[in-house]
Amino acid sequence: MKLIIQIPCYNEEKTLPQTVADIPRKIEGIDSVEILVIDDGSTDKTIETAKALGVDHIVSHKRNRGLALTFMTGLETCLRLGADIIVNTDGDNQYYGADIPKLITPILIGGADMVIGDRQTDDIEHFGFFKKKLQKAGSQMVRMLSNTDVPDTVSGFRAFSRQAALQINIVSRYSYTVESVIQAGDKRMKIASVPVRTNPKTRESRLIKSIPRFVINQVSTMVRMYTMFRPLKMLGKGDGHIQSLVMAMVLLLIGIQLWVLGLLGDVISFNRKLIEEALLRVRRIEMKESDKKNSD
Ligand SMILES: Nc1nc2c(ncn2[C@@H]2O[C@H](COP(=O)(O)OP(=O)(O)O)[C@@H](O)[C@H]2O)c(=O)[nH]1
Ligand SMILES: [Mg+2]
Repeated sequence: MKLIIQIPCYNEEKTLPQTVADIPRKIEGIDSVEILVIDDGSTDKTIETAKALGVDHIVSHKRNRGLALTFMTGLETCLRLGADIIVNTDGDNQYYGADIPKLITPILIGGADMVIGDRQTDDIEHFGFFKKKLQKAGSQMVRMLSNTDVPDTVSGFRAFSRQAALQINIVSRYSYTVESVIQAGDKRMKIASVPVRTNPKTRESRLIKSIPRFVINQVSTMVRMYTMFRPLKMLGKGDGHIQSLVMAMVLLLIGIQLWVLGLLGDVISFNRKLIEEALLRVRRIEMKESDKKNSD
């Protein structure tokens, strides 16, 4: 059983050493624990730091591509390296490395596909009142859209089974956190949550530059994901109390058009699923090929 811990890093030279130091290198039920640093076009000494720390694998983006793509590069690389389980943690050492064994337990013994570390944000002191309320409302919405009961939907401390990693395709550019929960819900994956500890804050969040920006980004992800996965539901049932016959006719016409649009959306959604299935199979073939190459 091979576990790879991936750390997406954009200019994390200061906090990466502590993040790596806190990762347990021996875990019960795991034969090898490896660390992968995904450098997202850092302009500081992130790569040199990672090399000096002796992490097992480093991949780099030529330029900054954002967290969502960095996360996907991480999953692909881990799969290619033959990971059975993948853990994602942040380079700012926000998450508590010693909780990794706890995080992977539902996969090891419970057959879970994805495990989300629940930071119990109510107890985090440096999260302001507004951020907590926002987090609550946002998480509630994601739970509804994804038909899951994940308490902390934007936590970046997560574990994935190999199968889950093969199935996840993040298409939004901002962040993977919300989209992966909605996808996992739609794909009927077995999702688990475990309470995890967090470290004291090392620096300001760079992802949440401003709260309004964050809300716009996350809400637009939710709306787009929902349309992608449940296009017909999105359009609603369209009942109302209209007296005027003219109004009724106009609405009927609009209704028919919306219905056709909905149908189109539905077909596109099926298409997406088919493409994903094809991608999954191509990936499987690729993996086998690279496995062969490795053993040559
Ligand atoms: N802000 C930001 N973070 C990135 C980017 N690419 C990768 N990351 C990594 O994403 C993780 C989370 O970023 P952080 O600023 O701590 O956001 P938080 O989730 O609000 O705590 C860190 O490990 C970053 O190094 C990027 O383009 N921008
Ligand atoms: Mg952080």
